[in-house]
Amino acid sequence: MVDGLIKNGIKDLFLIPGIQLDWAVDALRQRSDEVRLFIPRHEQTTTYMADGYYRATGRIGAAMVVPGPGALNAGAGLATAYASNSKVLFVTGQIHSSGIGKGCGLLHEIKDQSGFVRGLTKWHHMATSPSDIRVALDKAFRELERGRPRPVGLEIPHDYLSALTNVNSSAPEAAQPQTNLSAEDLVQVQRAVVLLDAARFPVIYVGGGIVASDAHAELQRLAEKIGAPVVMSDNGRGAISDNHPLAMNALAGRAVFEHADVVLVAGSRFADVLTPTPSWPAGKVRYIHVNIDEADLGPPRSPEVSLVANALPALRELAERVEVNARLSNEQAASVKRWAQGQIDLVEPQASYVRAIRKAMPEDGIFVNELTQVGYLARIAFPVYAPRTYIGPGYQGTLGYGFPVALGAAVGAAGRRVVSVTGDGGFGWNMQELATAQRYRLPVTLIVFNDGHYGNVRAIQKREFGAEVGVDLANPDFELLARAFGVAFQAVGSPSQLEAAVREANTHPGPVLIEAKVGVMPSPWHLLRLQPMKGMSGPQAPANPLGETSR
Ligand SMILES: Cc1ncc(C[n+]2csc(CCOP(=O)(O)OP(=O)(O)O)c2C)c(N)n1
Repeated sequence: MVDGLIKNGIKDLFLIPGIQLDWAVDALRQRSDEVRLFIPRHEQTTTYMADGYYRATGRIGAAMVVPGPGALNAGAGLATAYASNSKVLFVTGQIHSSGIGKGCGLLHEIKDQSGFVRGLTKWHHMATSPSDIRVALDKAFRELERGRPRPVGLEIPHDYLSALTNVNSSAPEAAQPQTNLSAEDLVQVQRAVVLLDAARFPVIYVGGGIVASDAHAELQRLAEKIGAPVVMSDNGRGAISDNHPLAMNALAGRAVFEHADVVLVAGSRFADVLTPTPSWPAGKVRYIHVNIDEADLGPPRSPEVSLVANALPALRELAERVEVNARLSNEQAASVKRWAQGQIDLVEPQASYVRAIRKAMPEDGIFVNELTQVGYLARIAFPVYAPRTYIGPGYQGTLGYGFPVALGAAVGAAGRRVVSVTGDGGFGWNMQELATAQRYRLPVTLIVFNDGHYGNVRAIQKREFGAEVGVDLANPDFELLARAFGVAFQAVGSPSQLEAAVREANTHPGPVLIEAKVGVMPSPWHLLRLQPMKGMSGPQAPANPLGETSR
């Protein structure tokens, strides 16, 4: 198994050992100069770190845990990796092969462990013999490189790990990513080109598929040729630099979708997260969808042209074939962005906190967002300048995922600073990982916004029911907590103090915990999605930036 990991390029492994893994772990010890082991303090952190590692680097993240409760503990991280389209290899032990499915009550046995792993992965296998381990691993890596990036899972009964067997240890066959389009794909490309060329106001909407396929240059070339704004989903942040005149967040997106006649959706689910509806309705808009996963082209979306393809060759071909016809000028795009920024700036103190963090972070620093008041606004307010420098929780919205994901990002990004924000509530899921941050001296700046509450839940309760329940927190003294783990600490009470603290943390080699004491903050939710959430009305979008009267 270890030879298979190494031959398939794994250099770092996030692992918590235990009896069913003992033989594998000893084999890892023997090759510890080839695979570094990172041992966090809870199994959920193994998969979160593997996810962060992938998201910061594009390299496969690998996690290994014992079966049953170990695997279940790792589940939230795996679910988040699945929702965020991350290449994560998940290896879990299994009970003795002769006992599977018999319910004898063997150590760590759970009913249908395979069903659990299958549900959180795009491909799953349980080793069928000792020699199948290596075969299955090679297959797992090919599956990781094929099609849509998502986790894969391998279960290994412990008696297979301790058996002696001969394996073929030759180098595995490398997987080939799809880089060419078929003749049929080219027919769809041509139909898309006809629509784009005839469009009065084309708009491009992109998700994580652009980042996964490294299609940034092709996206930019296409956008510039047709003068289309590029609206980025949360997973798609970084697809084009926010310094680019045509780059837009979801709020600015509203102002251009309002007037668009043709929208090209590339590498995005383009679906709302609360109801199974598209991110923007059909009706006035004609859609072209490009996605590597056919499942993301069907209802609730209604594409007129759909292309099942890797975004890189698809956008390259589109960019090559469309006519140059810049509809939205840089000045017109700037006026839309000014409008959106004006709305964002009204949400205080969140806007000032986000600005402070961005100003203090290096351009290549990695920002890991969370479900917290400042984090929500950051989804549209935090400018992202490069791919893989902004990480969100995907549609899982997994509270507490951020800090452990940041640790994995820091391992992968080797030396670059990672800034992780969290509420005091979400921090509770993973406080113990201060030990991991300190043990491996990971350059993570963790900002905990302490409002003493599950603030977002409290706000919803007050709005909907006029009363609150179960949302107040008994917090530790965060300074004592940091010191207990040997982690540097600073407390701040304002955005300017936070900016200074983040700057200072940049110079620190290891982790730093910053506690920002905050109070109740205004809701930013009316601004956050392409369409205002159900029951909320957003600000009036500006007039058509192309200066035309409404159709
Ligand atoms: C795994 C998980 N459990 C529960 C929730 C529900 N939830 C969303 S926000 C939130 C409160 C967050 O509080 P805190 O981290 O303190 O941030 P604040 O809103 O106060 O800024 C909760 C419990 C969730 N999103 N994910």
